[in-house]
Amino acid sequence: MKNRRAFIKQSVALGTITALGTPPTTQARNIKKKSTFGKSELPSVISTWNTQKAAQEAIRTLQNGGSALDAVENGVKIEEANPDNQTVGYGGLPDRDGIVTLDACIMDAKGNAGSVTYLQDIKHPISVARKVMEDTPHVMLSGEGAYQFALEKGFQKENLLTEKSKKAWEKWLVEKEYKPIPNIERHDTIGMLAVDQNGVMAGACTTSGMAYKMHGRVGDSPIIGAGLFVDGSIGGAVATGLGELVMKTLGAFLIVELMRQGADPQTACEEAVKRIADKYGTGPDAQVGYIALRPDGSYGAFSMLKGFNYALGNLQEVSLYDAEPFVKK
Ligand code: SD4
Repeated sequence: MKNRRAFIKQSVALGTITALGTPPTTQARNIKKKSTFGKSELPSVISTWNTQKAAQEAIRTLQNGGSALDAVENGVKIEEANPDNQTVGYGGLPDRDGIVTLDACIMDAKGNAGSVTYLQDIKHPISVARKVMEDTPHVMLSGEGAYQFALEKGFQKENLLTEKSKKAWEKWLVEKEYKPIPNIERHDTIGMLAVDQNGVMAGACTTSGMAYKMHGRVGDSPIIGAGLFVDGSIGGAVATGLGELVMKTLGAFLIVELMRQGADPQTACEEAVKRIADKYGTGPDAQVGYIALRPDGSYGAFSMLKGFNYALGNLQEVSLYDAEPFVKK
């Protein structure tokens, strides 16, 4: 198709999901024309990388009467429990000392937020982040405090370092070179945004962070405004990629603020990527990907480098799309 800028690579039939709307629009996201961008039927879910199963779970949650908050939590938990995803939860690649440390945050349409950073031995940091949001007067708990809080809330201690990730770390130890290679290292942090049938939104983001990071390093993913931001009346955005770049530009907050000023989600994602390119350049390791969603189902996605994709779903289908990159080569 001539104008098609996001190519469907793969679609997942949603089986029992009732057909209530039309498939998500994937055409006419011309970055030069600010008035044209994608729009999905409600309810709708968008998530970073090849996370169709997670998006499917989120749609299923909404279909079963769950809230947008339930949808994003249940959705990203699929990847947290997936040992093949070595950038999230169980099976995540460890830091340079061989320790898996997790970061996650969650936010609802009213602006409530919860976050955990540097959390160890707990498989579902997103659920701990939700408990922080709902059961404490705080937004963020870190490290040992987050771990003790999780145990108090009934979460179990689990070893998250799989044999596969341990072997990869041992191989890395031979050279000990910290050199993130975007899309080859499979940066599969999952960030997800959902909007229910009534236009109520929520977002979640969860990760084991950059592989072989310094012990104690925390990235953008659990930082409200960097890895995730939701304003229920405007929209939400999530980030993936090299967290340091996202943190220094408060990417998710920037995207929501641009949408508040009238930018469509696609234009807002592009502006946030360009902000990084202008300030920090476009080096070969500078991969950053953004997705954004508004309460009406309009969405956008953009990345610095090639290779970023995202899952987009509604009641008909969940499909995988390639995002347009800023650096075309
Ligand atoms: C981080 N942004 O910790 C995360 C990494 C990531 O896909 O997104 N990986 O910097």
